[in-house]
Amino acid sequence: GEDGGPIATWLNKHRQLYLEATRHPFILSIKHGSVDISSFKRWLGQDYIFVREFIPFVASVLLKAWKETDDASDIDIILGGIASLNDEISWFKKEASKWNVPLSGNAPQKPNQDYCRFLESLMGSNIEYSVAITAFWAIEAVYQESFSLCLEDDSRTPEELMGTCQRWGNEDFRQYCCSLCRIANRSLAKATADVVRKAEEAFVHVLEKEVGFWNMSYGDS
Ligand code: HMH
Repeated sequence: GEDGGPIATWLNKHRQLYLEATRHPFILSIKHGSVDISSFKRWLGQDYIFVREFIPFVASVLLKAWKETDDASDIDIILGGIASLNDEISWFKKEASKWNVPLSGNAPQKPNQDYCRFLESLMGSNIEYSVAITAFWAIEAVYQESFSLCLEDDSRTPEELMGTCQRWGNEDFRQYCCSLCRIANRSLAKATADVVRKAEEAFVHVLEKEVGFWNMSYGDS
């Protein structure tokens, strides 16, 4: 949120929670090279389920953009996100087979269900574009911030996890997140105080759900 606007304010206001979501012990264990591979495999199997649910959510954001925005570049950026999700699904299948993680018949755990239910609650036509695009940005930004930590010079990320970290930690993905942040800020600038409040609430919810998701991956067994 380097261009000011409500998002920069919220990142400050909810700094502690944002750090919990973006510097979770699971991510730090990847960065430090001490990650438990069974945690990684659990994360992989659960994240595939999440991403499948994320596709209709992003499609719903696209639909809202088409209805509500006067800026065609919003559509292009969201469409780019959908295109990379297509790529991401293929990547998950390849990665899962590499790690022997079954993808079909793999049940979502409670924190994943909670997160998916939250996504569903944002898909309705009663939810404003500003709220949905803010949540969309936050979901992508948490992964970008988290995985880019594992690519820093001082990291000891295991070689076999570098592809995962690059998927979300790379520079193009960072730029894409910046575009989403700009779109969200621009949309929020035109929103009513009530909608801005709802968007902040959605942002906080995303952070909480992300922490729950990492905890699920990192838990025992
Ligand atoms: C839980 N949050 C979760 N999974 C993802 N793949 C992303 C965010 C980013 O797309």
